[in-house]
Amino acid sequence: MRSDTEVCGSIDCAGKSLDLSSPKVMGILNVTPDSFSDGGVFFERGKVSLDRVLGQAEAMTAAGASILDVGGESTRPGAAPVSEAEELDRVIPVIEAISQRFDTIVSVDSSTASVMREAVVAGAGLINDVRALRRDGALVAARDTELPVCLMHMSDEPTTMQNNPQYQDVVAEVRVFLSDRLADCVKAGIAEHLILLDPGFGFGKTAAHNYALLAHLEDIVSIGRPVLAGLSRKSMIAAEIHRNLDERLPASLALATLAAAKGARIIRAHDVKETADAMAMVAAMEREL
Ligand code: 7PM
Repeated sequence: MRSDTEVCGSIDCAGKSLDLSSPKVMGILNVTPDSFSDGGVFFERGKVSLDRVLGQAEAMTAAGASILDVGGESTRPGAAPVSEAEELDRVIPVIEAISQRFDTIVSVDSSTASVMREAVVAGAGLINDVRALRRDGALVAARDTELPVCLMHMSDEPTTMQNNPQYQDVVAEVRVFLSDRLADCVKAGIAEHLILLDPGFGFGKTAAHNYALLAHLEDIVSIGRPVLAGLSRKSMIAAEIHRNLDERLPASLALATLAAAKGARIIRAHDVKETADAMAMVAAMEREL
């Protein structure tokens, strides 16, 4: 490597190594009956079908996912809140089944302390929390698991976050939020090398806010922790080109490629194979930096 641009090393995810020297794909596995783009596909007569989930996990692993993100709470704007018991019921058996059968790292997409605690026992290797460990007990629970944690920026709660989001300077405010949360987590006993950061595209932001965050993603990368970006099929695409959810793949790949070129190391995506191909192009370019 010719330049001295910062590169990320590897992170230990409960015994599985996640190499972030090139951008990696996190496949989305929503086990919710009402998710925004793949709602209910794993449900059969009101219950999660493990067979269907395992089929998708296998397909995503074969397609090049390094991580499978299992979530039981729909965070789409206006989604109904889920009870703790329901969330445990949806995600724990899925995490257990996937981690028994595949080497892929499983992340638990949750803000709930008990879900984090049970997820690590079930085999999860990463915690992905859209509330950045701000719920009661979550910080301590995450610390106790000793798993890597992704802290995401979200102003407000999913139910109300899209009601007139306002910032003086969205990039600066998201940067301050994430560096403050990073400091709080380190103070609470989470090792700094276990923390990942995410600007939270689509969470309490207008399309212009989202594009500003993408344009200045370097300002989030420069905090010094690996950055995760979730852009797949999001409404910032529709704001420009008015495509339905099932027509947003080319734009999603463009956004994923831009984010990775600006230093994001994990791309959260629905379409794993296509996104992995795009990330291979970024990796090939980065080899010559
Ligand atoms: C509206 C906003 C609808 C967001 C659906 C979503 C992220 C995440 C989700 C993300 C991390 C979706 C989402 N998005 N976790 N969970 N980063 N870390 O597209 O951007 O599935 S939910």
